[in-house]
Amino acid sequence: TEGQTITCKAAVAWEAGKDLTIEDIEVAPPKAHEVRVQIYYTGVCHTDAYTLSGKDPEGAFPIVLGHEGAGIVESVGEGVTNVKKGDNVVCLYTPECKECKFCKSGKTNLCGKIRATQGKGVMPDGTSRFKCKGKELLHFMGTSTFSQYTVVADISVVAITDKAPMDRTCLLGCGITTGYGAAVISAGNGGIEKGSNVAVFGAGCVGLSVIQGAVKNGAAKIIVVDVNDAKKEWSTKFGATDFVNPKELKEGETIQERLVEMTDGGCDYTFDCTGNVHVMRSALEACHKGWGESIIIGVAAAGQEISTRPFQLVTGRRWKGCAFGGVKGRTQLPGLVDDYMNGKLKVDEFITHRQPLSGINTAFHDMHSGDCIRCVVDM
Ligand code: NAD
Ligand code: AHE
Ligand code: ZN
Repeated sequence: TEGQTITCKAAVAWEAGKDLTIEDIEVAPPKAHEVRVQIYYTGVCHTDAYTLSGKDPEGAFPIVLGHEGAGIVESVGEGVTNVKKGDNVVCLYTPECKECKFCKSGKTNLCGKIRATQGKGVMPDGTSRFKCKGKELLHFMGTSTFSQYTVVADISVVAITDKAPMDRTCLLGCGITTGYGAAVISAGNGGIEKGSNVAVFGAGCVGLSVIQGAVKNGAAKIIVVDVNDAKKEWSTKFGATDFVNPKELKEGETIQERLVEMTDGGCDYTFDCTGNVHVMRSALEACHKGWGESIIIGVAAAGQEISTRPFQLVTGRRWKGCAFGGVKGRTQLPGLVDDYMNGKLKVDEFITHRQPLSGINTAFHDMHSGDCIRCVVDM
């Protein structure tokens, strides 16, 4: 297959708001500094649904969605040195070139090298490797894992041990790494400090992963806020100490007031894992005066804005956010896989649903039901 176009199955999003359709697509060979990966498993993340909905200002169609994938390198283009044919890999929607201003800053995991073309749905040279029925398909988040074969930039892929099961490692491509990294890397000055009081808004894959990171760093209280009571049991299983359903507050009481009361003045760290801008405000205002920090992880639709009284910041609360948990994919992801293999990082526990590629629309529908943490699609 090396050097040749491969015809394979992929789930194609032809237009916003419509179900995906399984199609035979043509995947061109990798050009210089590109890698063609056979995807074995992919998770389905809320961000895929968000872009499919049409609310993503960067979303364009037709497109091959998916960004939580693991597979094996089928072939590499000229000049690729970081991976080789046969390597087990995880795709990285946050690439790491190690040479741009961002990568060298030591201040962020965001990489600037290919962000512009990635946002336009094309490879770094401005073209697509996918075709279907004579039409070009766009790439998504530099990964497009809803295809049996995909082409990614070499900086958008990392080799990991072949001992780790790919139906688990795919989830390290987004949800788990995002929440865990937010707690152990992005929060504060390199992670939550021991003894901190933490509130996690939204206990999906991301929120539960924040809990996992907060436990690892020795947080004191870990309070979960979720409108779905079924998430109480899930949160406890991951190590949360308290659960509050904001639908069950006292009359006139706000969730931020409740959290401030529960923590003797406010939380040291709060995390938005819902994508709801009103929740983001509550999360900021639930922070401790003088130092409490709120980290936005949730993705809100185009046109949505956050607000609070500036006084909240004047009096020392801080607002920030992160992508992919602040994790540098090529440098740090293999370590997370090792942690998983050594029993130090929960991954299996997140998988509640499974589907074959033909059932990918069911995976999207399941995701919107309250009992799905992650659905893994067997490609
Ligand atoms: P999810 O839907 O599985 O979890 C969200 C949880 O929030 C659910 O349990 C839901 O009941 C709860 N919730 C909804 N409205 C609420 C409210 N008003 N108050 C309290 N809880 C509420 O989603 P997920 O997969 O965990 O993803 C969470 C968010 O993070 C999404 O917006 C997703 O797009 C985003 N995300 C961001 C990144 C990043 O790098 N920044 C990475 C992955 C996902
Ligand atoms: N195109 C979207 C951006 C959405 C967004 O913020 N994506 C996150 C990852 S979500 C993973 O599930 C991200 O990586 N952001 C940093 C970046 O460079 O995109 C929009 O809303 O415009
Ligand atoms: Zn995601």
